[in-house]
Amino acid sequence: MSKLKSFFAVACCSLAIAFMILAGKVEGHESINLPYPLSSAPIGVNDNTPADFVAPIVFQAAGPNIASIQGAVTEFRNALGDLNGITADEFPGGRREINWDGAPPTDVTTPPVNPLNTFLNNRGAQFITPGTGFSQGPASGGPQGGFATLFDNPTYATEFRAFSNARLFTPVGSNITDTLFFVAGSNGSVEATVNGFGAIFSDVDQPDGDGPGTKRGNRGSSTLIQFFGVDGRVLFSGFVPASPRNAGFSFLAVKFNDARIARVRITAGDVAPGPNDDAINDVVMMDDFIYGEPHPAP
Ligand SMILES: [Ca+2]
Ligand SMILES: [Ca+2]
Ligand SMILES: [Ca+2]
Repeated sequence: MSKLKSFFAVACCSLAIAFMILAGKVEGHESINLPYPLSSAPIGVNDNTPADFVAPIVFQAAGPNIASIQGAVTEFRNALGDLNGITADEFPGGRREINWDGAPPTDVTTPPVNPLNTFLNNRGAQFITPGTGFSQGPASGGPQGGFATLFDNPTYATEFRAFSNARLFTPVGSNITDTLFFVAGSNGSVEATVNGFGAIFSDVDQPDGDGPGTKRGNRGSSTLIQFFGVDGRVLFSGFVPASPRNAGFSFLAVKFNDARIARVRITAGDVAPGPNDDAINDVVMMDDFIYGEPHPAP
């Protein structure tokens, strides 16, 4: 091989490696494609746990019907305190809830919007997704046909069920939901933290007990909640327990002693809604969000 040829061979090879590295980086950081500045995106970095760290209480349950998770949901509600409804003012304690079932009539499928600010002022929560937006709707039915029509997949009519009738909640074009907290009544002007957060899920199938054969390690959990502090570091993260087959329910929540959760990232399922729910794709929808009263961030 001539010197020129070998130079080109080395140059091409280096270029190819550089592209591979670049492509790998882009793929590995899919979640940075957010509609808000990178600097405010959650940072998944942890130092060693400080000695004074008080672990949160974890509430979780999964099973084929509403009764399977009702006990854990009630326990979490009681741990947070009274329901503060839709009052656009800060309460000293208690909790807020969003069941996605308010006006307009609960069989309507709302068109995707991003960010979703419907609950920003009267419940202190804002929702952002790297997808096209969020929609609230029934699994099927109503004037727009529900999520079965929204995602052009008739199997969704029986694959998902609402915990609180009739609507579910989902990002469109993504499986990621970021929740940011603000003091109620501040219309998003006062950033806040909460002491606890939990969400109810419909049809978390993975892991399903089929393997892999080794007991330890990644069992292919599909659905994850990550809790972040004001500095963007992960405070806690947990996989949502599964209830394989159709239209099961799952619940995962944590409560800290103090209001230290600044934002929450939910990865619902291992794929954005659209494809069939099967052995490869675990599609997951969300229902009720329950969280502590938002207080001004420290
Ligand atoms: Ca609901
Ligand atoms: Ca399923
Ligand atoms: Ca599923």
